[in-house]
Amino acid sequence: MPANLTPDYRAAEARFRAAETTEDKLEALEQMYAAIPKHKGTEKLRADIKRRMAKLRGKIRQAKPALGQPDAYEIIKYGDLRIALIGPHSSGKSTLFALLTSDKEYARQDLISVVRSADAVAIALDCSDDMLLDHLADIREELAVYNILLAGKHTPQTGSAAGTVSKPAFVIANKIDAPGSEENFEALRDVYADEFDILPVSAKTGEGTELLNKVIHEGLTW
Ligand SMILES: Nc1nc2c(ncn2[C@@H]2O[C@H](COP(=O)(O)OP(=O)(O)OP(=O)(O)O)[C@@H](O)[C@H]2O)c(=O)[nH]1
Ligand SMILES: [Mg+2]
Repeated sequence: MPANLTPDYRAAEARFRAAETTEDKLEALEQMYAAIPKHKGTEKLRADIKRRMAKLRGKIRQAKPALGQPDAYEIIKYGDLRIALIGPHSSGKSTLFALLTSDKEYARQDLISVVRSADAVAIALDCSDDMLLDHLADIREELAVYNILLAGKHTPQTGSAAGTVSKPAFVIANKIDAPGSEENFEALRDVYADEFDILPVSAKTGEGTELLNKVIHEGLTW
């Protein structure tokens, strides 16, 4: 182990050893990673910690499906249009919903039925969450199991298999106000902008919601 590790690193390492939950272990590893001086001599150690962080994130992700609880969704209604607002736990669905509409009267249904009967799907992601790319991939995979394909405005229209439904979908990149969000938003755009409309929004400050309303009102034509 490199000798020049900081007291911050050692303190975080002690927290790691004392941590009992996966979440606490991950947090301590993140603090260890942040406290390592970045130079050639610590390259191996940094790679090792990164690998351990990825492993713990995977474990947490398995415990919490990307789509959250089975009924964790909101339904936005505009006239006859129904948009299923889905996304990982705590990505801001309820906050976005409260900002977009005051209408909240629907019988609880399971998420798959809601998505299947919706005219379109809005995928809310938390831009301050470093795992947001994985969440989007997981959501698509989880829905694909039920033969539901999320099709962005620019997703190539390949004739889908019998029994498969294709749903117009767009991404709400929420919490754009939060620290660290800019970088994740850029990564999201790099990977998915050629398929999906991606709208940067803060349900907290209201930033971007004007455009979001416009897309919902006018843009759902694909
Ligand atoms: N900084 C910031 N925080 C936000 C934003 N939107 C929501 N939050 C916060 O994120 C937390 C989760 O928001 P919710 O709206 O409850 O998220 P949800 O997706 O409905 O969560 P579940 O229903 O549990 O799946 C709350 O503490 C919100 O105040 C945002 O744009 N920026
Ligand atoms: Mg909610």
